[in-house]
Amino acid sequence: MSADYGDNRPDLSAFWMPFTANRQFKDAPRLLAEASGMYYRTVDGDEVLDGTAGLWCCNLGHAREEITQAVSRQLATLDFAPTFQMGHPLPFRLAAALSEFAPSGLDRIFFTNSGSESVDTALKMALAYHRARGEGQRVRLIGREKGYHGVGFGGISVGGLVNNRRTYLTLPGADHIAHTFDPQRNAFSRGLPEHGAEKADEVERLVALHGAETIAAVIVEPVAGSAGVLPPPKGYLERLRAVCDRHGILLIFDEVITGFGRLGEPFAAQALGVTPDIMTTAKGITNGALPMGAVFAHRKVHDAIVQGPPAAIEFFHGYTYSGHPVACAAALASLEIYHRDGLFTRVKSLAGLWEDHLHALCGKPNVVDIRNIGLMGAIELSPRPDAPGARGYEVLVKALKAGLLVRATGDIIALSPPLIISEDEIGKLFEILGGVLDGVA
Ligand code: PXG
Repeated sequence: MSADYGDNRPDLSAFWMPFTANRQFKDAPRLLAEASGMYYRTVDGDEVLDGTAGLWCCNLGHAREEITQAVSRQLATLDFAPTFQMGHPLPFRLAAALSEFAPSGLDRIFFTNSGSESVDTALKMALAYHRARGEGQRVRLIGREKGYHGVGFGGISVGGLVNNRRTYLTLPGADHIAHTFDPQRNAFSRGLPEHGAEKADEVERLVALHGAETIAAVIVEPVAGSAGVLPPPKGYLERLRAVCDRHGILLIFDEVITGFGRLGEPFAAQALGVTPDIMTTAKGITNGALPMGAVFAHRKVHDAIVQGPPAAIEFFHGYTYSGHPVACAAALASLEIYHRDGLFTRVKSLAGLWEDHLHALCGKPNVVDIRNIGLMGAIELSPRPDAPGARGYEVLVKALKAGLLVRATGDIIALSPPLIISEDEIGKLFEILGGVLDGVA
């Protein structure tokens, strides 16, 4: 179906836009009207190659017929049903389907509606786990500098991006290990950077400071996404796993971005060979078609909490829309496509080409670092001395005009196209971006 561009120019004043420079945007709006496959179309009818899978979520490309059908059918069959002390078949079916390709042991699944909710849920699970085992004093939650775990108070407390924290209160028990970004030693690394595994020992510093017996969990993104695609140094995640094990601390991977095929395996835990105790997901689970998140808990975490008198509610937590039938239908249809079209692993065969094209931009003006892993990439530009972020924003605007959607966070250009991207489209993406970079002083 085609959008009616003539009627598609709404009054922009009432919608208070998220994470957006509202006034700048409304002075020069960028409105998308349609999407199909690898492409958006703007309200002006211009075709735009999707270099970001929407917001890191439309891994299967846009307007997948099977998802559309499943969602419409489900809406007509059972639009909503409660999952508190009631149930319906879909979330059971979906959890069973997810558990089949989850990292080893993480086969107890709690549904949410977003990444932020998944993170808050996982943090609560960690606290409940320790309490259920008689270690209720383990209440500290450790995140990492530059981490992004959504915008709930739990997520910003363990998150490490200052703009998301400075205005708000954060949880008193939260602390942070140092980030792994090390451009001096690791600039222009291809894949996992060589240096920095020792940064995992930062957990030992916090153990020495607070006492291991006060720490519930460490949460990290296996690859930091929002901070500008920071793959973990070689050996880092293994070392983090070991230090958490040594001290009885749960390890949580936030796989909201890295989940669902982005690194060439269903999850980064599998691609990078390190299994957490809890894993948070969202985004790609429904291909972005409907809001949904899922927290994968190791059976040991689930079983420690789900015990005691059978008539007692074991975990006082949940959302009205946990396991929403229509979101479940979208997720089940998405999983079928991931499996049928081999999209959990397709990135393996594209990653080399992706990396070569990306790193070929190293000589472009103002490029100070390039990072990649799986089908994720970042190009870091030096900031203009008087205006940090302006160069990145100019690239975003000019790329869109040239027919390519990229994500700019500050002066970092991030790329994460749908996993269905063809080799030719990878070529086209970088041709457009290269031209844009040449034209930005
Ligand atoms: N954890 C991680 C690792 C994320 O990347 C969230 C939690 C929160 O998810 P929700 O669904 O509550 O937004 C995210 C979200 C970007 C960008 O380009 C990243 C996200 C969202 C929007 C933009 O950096 N990640």
